[in-house]
Amino acid sequence: MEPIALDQLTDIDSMLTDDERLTRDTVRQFVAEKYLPIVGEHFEAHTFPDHLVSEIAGLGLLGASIKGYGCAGVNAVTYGLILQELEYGDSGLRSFVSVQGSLAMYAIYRFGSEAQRQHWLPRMARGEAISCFGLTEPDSGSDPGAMRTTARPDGDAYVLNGSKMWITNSPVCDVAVVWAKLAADDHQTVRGFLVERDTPGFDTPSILRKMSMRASHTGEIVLSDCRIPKENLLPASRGLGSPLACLNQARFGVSWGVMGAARACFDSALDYSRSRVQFGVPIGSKQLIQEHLVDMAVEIAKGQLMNVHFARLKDEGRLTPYQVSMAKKNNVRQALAIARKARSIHGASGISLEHAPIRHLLNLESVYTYEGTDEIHTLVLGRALTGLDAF
Ligand code: TGC
Ligand code: FAD
Repeated sequence: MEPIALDQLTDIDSMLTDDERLTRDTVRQFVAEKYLPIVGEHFEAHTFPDHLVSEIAGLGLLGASIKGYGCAGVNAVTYGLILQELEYGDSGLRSFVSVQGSLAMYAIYRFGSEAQRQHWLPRMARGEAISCFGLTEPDSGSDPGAMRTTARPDGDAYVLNGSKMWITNSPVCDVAVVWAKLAADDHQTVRGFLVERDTPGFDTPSILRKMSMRASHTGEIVLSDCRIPKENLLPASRGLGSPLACLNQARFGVSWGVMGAARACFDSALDYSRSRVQFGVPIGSKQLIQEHLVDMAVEIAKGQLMNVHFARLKDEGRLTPYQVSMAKKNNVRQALAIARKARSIHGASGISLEHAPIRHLLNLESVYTYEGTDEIHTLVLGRALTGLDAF
């Protein structure tokens, strides 16, 4: 019997417009031609392919959902499809685009002054300014409200002190969106600040020896009496709700992205199951292997359907943070399980970088933790369902 393609299970194409399909296919082609041939080497060498940034920007993928300021202004489904195709390549590639667009550019777009938007967004969209988003600290990850980084007003400046940890893109950023408590404020309100690369007292050491997200820049941000002009405050940011509003955008993107990683693992496992012969037949003819493949395909289909539904709600302004938590939690968890099953279908070969699943499996351990851990999203949903706070 002629096999069907995975997408035929959902007939997902019938839910997409011509423009949405075109963007998906363009990004798919870019990843297949430019990224997949080199990702294994970068993962092994612990490097990010910086030379691709201008091409990624040229495709309109940076800040793609922002309207104006040289950004593409695509709808939520298109944005999701972009991230899905990028993460088919590697979670590190999707992370780069998520942090630049959903976190840093969105923070400036939503909470910045018009002058800040005009100054930063066009050059960030062109990939000429790389950014990062500093919320997590060594002693406050899941509980960002406990952050210790402060901003003290001093004449025409703010003086920032503190440190941020596990920050994607920090070692290569031109500008950092840093969340800090405004020390002048009785309530120590969390505000957003823009810190430029060459500011004295700003350092971004790389975090090395990672066994996950190896094809991605990750670092710290160290702020030692770092003096920035007062106009670098994001004026509309106020309270923890501001960084969390940015996280809603990025978590939505993660929910899509990981379905790309899961599909890459499925494709690899399917190919291998057809070609690997044991006991005289392809292992794909064994019922236990087919059960694994079917479970993987069903979870990918369900995740994609949830993504399209939530993206349409997002475009109507009706997507809630708890729905985003559900999609992030479910899709990351399923992607991780799929990567693991795919790895095992490859047998010993599955631990080699020659095949995608082990790389995705290792990356997805980070994705399970960042943008709110699986447990934190469980508690967000638990609070939504019971009305009781269990944090
Ligand atoms: P809580 O009292 O619940 O809320 C504080 C204020 O924030 C508001 N809020 C939200 N606003 C918008 N969207 C959301 N999802 C929101 N969740 C809460 C809330 O209404 C309140 O506003 P107000 O005006 O009443 O003050 O705060 P809490 O301290 O109890 O904590 C809530 C909790 C645990 C859910 C939150 O802190 C949380 O989400 N923790 C996880 C931290 C996290 O996700 N960190 C991610 C760091 S960035 C990252 O990982 C990037 S990786 C990128 C990559 O490489 O791709
Ligand atoms: P902790 O908060 O210390 O959690 C440890 C464990 O305890 C987890 O299992 C957690 O779920 C659990 N736990 C915590 N609280 C509770 C509770 N109330 N009930 C039950 N269980 C609980 N951050 C940024 O700001 N910007 C970035 O760009 C960024 N990029 C990252 C890139 C990578 C590769 C990684 C790995 C992380 C990145 N992070 C970034 C940090 C990430 O957001 C945090 O790691 C995450 O929020 C969890 O914080 P933590 O690591 O301090 O873990």
